[in-house]
Amino acid sequence: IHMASPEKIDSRGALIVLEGLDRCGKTSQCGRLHSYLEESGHAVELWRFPDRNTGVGQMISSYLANQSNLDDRAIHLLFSANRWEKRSLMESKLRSGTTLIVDRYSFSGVAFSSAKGLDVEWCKAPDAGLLAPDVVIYLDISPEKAAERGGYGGERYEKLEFQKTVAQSYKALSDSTWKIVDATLSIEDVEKQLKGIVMECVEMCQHGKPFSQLWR
Ligand code: DGP
Ligand code: NA
Ligand code: NA
Repeated sequence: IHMASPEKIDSRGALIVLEGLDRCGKTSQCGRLHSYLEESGHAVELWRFPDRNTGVGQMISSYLANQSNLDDRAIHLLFSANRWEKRSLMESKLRSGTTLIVDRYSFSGVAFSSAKGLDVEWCKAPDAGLLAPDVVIYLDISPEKAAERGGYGGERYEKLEFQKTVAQSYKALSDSTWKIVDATLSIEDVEKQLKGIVMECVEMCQHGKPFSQLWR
């Protein structure tokens, strides 16, 4: 008897992006997700953008620390270059089955730069062709609540008035595929919701969900 061979499935890791205002709790939730996936036996890495370890990343870091000034478009392109320089490693990790939990991505790029008044389409253009996330999770908190949490560092964008504009930019950028999670819930309740979203996404990618690219 000739059995039909099953369709070959290209199992891969998931590209999971967390976005939100400064002080929304993103970074600690990324850490929790990473530990959770690792403890449950998944291949997983925690990434963040900007990646301040590269040469470009060091220029960004100095800009954010107000140690250098750059034209708004110039710094926008550096943030984008910082994502491009990690693109091929990102794809090979995903293809090899490693899930990536990514703290900020191109949506930060557009939200923060367009909050300065740059045109949204201009902001998107340099990131076209980067890998599209399998899920974007937005940790939703009002700028006022985030500011109340205290601990805005002294970095360039960490000011209430600017964060209000960033919040509006994110709102304009978000679409129905984003998972919006109420970031004012307890850390544990936020974590529970994130785990549900992430496990569903990881499973789809294990079953061969195809890659796609920004901004299609
Ligand atoms: P973080 O290391 O996550 O605190 O990010 C540093 C700051 O830079 C934060 O205020 C968000 C902002 N940011 C992140 N990505 C981009 C980007 O691509 N473009 C711009 N203009 N700002 C960004
Ligand atoms: Na920050
Ligand atoms: Na929208």
